[in-house]
Amino acid sequence: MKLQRIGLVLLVVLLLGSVGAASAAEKVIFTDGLEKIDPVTKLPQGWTIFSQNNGDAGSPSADIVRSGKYSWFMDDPDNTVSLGIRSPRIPAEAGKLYRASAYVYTMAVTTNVYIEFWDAAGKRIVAEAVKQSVRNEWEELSITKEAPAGTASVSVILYSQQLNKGVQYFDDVTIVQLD
Ligand SMILES: [Ca+2]
Repeated sequence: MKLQRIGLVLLVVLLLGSVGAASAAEKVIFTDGLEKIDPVTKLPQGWTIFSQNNGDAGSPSADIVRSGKYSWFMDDPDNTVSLGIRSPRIPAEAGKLYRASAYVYTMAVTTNVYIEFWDAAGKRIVAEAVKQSVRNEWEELSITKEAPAGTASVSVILYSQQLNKGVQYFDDVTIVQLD
């Protein structure tokens, strides 16, 4: 009986130990609630246009918001144009695991979040996307990928692809280094 109890205590200690170790290994290297809009670019501060429709790459919205006062709204009118914005590039290391995530609230067909890796010369090495699985509610889209050889930085794209049509909102973007 006593031995069992000691065993249980040991197990709990071990479990707590491993939980602590797992969370300590996660390092948030970028987080953005999309609240600050650059007065010149009209984009979230530090972000750039990836794709636009007659100058439209989306706009801040106070209608459907997950955090703070604003989300980022994209209205994609048809299946011939795409809209997208790209986060700042954050320094990253080859061989390490990174998780990019953003919350998406979509009424559209397919809304994507990309993770992309860049080399030191500013050339994009690899990009991979994830898409939403539900509509009309907030969903966290996450994609985890190992930084390939030559990686110098990592970034995220919030994207309404060419074949997509409809409206969507994005909020609370993060990039985490996992190891
Ligand atoms: Ca927000």
